[in-house]
Amino acid sequence: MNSDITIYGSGGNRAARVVWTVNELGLDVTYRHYDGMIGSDELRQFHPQAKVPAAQIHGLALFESAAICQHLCDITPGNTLLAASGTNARSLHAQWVLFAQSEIEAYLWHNFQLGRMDPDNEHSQKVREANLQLAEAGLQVLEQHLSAQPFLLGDSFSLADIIVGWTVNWGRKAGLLEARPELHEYLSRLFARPHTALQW
Ligand SMILES: N[C@@H](CCC(=O)N[C@@H](CS)C(=O)NCC(=O)O)C(=O)O
Repeated sequence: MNSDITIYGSGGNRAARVVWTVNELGLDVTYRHYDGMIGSDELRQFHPQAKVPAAQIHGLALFESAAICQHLCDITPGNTLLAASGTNARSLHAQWVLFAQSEIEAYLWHNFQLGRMDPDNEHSQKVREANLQLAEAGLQVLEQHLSAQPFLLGDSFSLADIIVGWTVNWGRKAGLLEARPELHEYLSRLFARPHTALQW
């Protein structure tokens, strides 16, 4: 069942979410990564923008890191990372993943894009400052939430921590965690996990 999975991408980028999920689940997969793969025709077969991560899972071509991780959990019997569809825990998982992607990660990603397109543009610098404030507002919600519990869904580590934790770590790299001790502690818990794929 597990032998027919290929993951495109590696390293500290969003492919790390998939690598971490694979390792937590103990799956047997093939990784494919080489210089020039991003943007290549080969990758475009599995991702319309030829980005990473992408995956081929038992014949299903799939992109978006969160979707790939969720599918891997859903097809792994007895997994303890992701609750079944229709449960409260599954909806809370969706809530935190979507929140982090739309209220934090989108702003950090926009800044990354502005930085590489036209780093010295005065207007884009103002937009970048506004984006940082918006990302901080999202991080502050997580700071408060995680002051009451060790992981996003409660006492147990789950897939939400893999996906959202990667975003929080990006916030740390962007210098947005300095006044957020709960998020520092949270990241320490995630870095301490044996299968973590987060990079400092
Ligand atoms: N929302 C997508 C983002 C995919 C994405 O932007 N991947 C980056 C690496 S983290 C990439 O391939 N970038 C190539 C580029 O922008 O040219 C996901 O979570 O998978």
